[in-house]
Amino acid sequence: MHIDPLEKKWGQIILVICAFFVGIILFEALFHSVNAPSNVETIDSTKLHLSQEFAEDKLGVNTDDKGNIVVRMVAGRYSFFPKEIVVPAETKLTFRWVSMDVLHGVHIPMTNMSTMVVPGFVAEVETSFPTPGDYPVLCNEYCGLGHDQMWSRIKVVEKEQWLAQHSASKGGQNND
Ligand SMILES: [Cu+2]
Repeated sequence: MHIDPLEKKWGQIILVICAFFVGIILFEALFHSVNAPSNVETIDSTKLHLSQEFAEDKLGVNTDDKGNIVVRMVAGRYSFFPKEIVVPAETKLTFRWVSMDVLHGVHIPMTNMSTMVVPGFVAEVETSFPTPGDYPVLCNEYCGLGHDQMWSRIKVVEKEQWLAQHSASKGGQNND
């Protein structure tokens, strides 16, 4: 079979380009935790206010008995609730998102947080914030006329500062 040298050269260039992109995907997945959320867990979105886990006073930042920090958030037209939370920097955080109405998306720039929030399902994403500061939380799935107003804020503080505040305010369920 004859392959023209020019054709062969371009074939090789294409293979290199494909390998380059696959390499980027692998690198991001392995070292920056950028991958498709795979948690499949159902919930009745019409009864969130009644459910144990996502009742209003359980939302926000919570520490479980093993010391893991779990952040529970509800997306609804047109905001993320609670509107503002405080979390520590450089710490593994488990975010659990639910929708109370329609399909939403969560995007936090400069982190691996990007997931759909599908009504009826819990979206769970592990993340950490590298540096203290204010991070916007944006909806990236069109959810209605107010979609472009749909955002909230996460305040990230130094780990020591957060731990000091956290132990000072202990006693309540919700330590955001
Ligand atoms: Cu939206």
